Amino acid sequence: MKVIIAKRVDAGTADTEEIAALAEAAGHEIVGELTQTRTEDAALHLGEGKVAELARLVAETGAEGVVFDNQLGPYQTYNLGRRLPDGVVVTDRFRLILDIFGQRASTRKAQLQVELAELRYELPRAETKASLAQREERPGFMGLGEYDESREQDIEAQISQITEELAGIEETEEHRRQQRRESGFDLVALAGYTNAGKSTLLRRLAADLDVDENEGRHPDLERTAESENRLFTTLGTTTRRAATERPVLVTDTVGFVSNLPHWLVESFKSTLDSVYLADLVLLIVDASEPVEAMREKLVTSHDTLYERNEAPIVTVLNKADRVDDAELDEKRAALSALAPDPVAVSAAEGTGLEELFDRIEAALPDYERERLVLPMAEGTMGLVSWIHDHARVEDVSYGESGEQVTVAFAARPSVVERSRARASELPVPAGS
Ligand SMILES: Nc1nc2c(ncn2[C@@H]2O[C@H](COP(=O)(O)OP(=O)(O)OP(=O)(O)O)[C@@H](O)[C@H]2O)c(=O)[nH]1
Ligand SMILES: [Mg+2]
Repeated sequence: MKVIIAKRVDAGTADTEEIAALAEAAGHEIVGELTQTRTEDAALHLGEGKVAELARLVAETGAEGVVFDNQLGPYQTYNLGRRLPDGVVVTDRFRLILDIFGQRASTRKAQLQVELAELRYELPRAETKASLAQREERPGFMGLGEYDESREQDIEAQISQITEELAGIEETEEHRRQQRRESGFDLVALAGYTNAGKSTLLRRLAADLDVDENEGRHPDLERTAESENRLFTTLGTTTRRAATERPVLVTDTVGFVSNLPHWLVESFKSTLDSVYLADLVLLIVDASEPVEAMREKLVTSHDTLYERNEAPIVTVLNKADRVDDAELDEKRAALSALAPDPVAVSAAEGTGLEELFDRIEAALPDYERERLVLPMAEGTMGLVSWIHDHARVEDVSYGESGEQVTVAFAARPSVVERSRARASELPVPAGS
């Protein structure tokens, strides 16, 4: 769709870079732009004269829609629509983000989340219509559409149904996380503003593992974690095993974006569970951007993480290939309060990864050390290879008579516990 970008700010100059990128991500073609610095007009959002200018611009360019980088109330949307040429669609920032998510939603969970957000968007609008119709005793007052008494209850019923189905999906995911922890994996999540390079980094961190081998065990392991220079490429989560010595699973997640209303965040909250429930969060920042943009995006990311995250955070300055060392040092210094001791990498070129791997291992919860003496029996070698898969093995030695094997290793406490339990289940060989 051909669209005009519009944005109002209370003070200063309106920056339309991000809303333009969002509009493109939704598949729109931008044919014009209009900004205004003034306080919000209750009826039209923009000033009267500015709306007339907008209408002219729409007519001139043949735009089919106007995308606002602001939140529009139902009346404002309606009033604006009346002043613009017929059939022109008025969209606000949130509706636009919802459209993008709707286009990208490929899993049942993502589809339900989008549906939920849409219903939550619609609910106050239905309420407005209901109260207006009551007050005026005029259905369809102000052309807001036919007032349907049951619409509100309908929406509420659908909201609770979807919420319930989502809860079931979340339970399954939680169970899977639990299983992964029990089998010795540390869970690392990639978080950060949209387009920072999370998916590109995931592919770098991933061991060259044969995904097929893990199918069934890890149904969300995918061959690709798509990267594109476009906002919100990733909506779901993708998990890969990292090329670390310790068994680590890294999960790529949906990007953050600033200035989202609570109903939208609410609907997608569980998408971030893999971030909130990780052992470590890598917060990815695009270091090629101006330092002020980096600061703003860091603040947004921290706000999003703040409430529920308890895991340590390692900040990763990505796209280091696009800045020279001096500039990188300046940015590090300027952001030191928000991002203490960040790691600089280039996910695209694969630089800085050694340091990142070291930092990941250092930031993960401490390993417990154990030394098990196992009788040689059926199942012993199976257990030894299980320990190899789930722990860092320090030494394996076989007794001279070949009747026992000693394994020294370090692992997550849950793995140590599990291996002790399995050792105690080994049959004691006859004659001893
Ligand atoms: N120059 C350079 N470009 C990079 C680097 N890492 C990622 N990119 C590019 O940045 C763009 C976004 O990368 P993605 O990996 O899709 O970013 P993302 O954080 O997963 O984005 P969303 O899924 O949309 O939130 C792509 O065009 C990448 O090729 C890097 O280290 N250097
Ligand atoms: Mg991505």
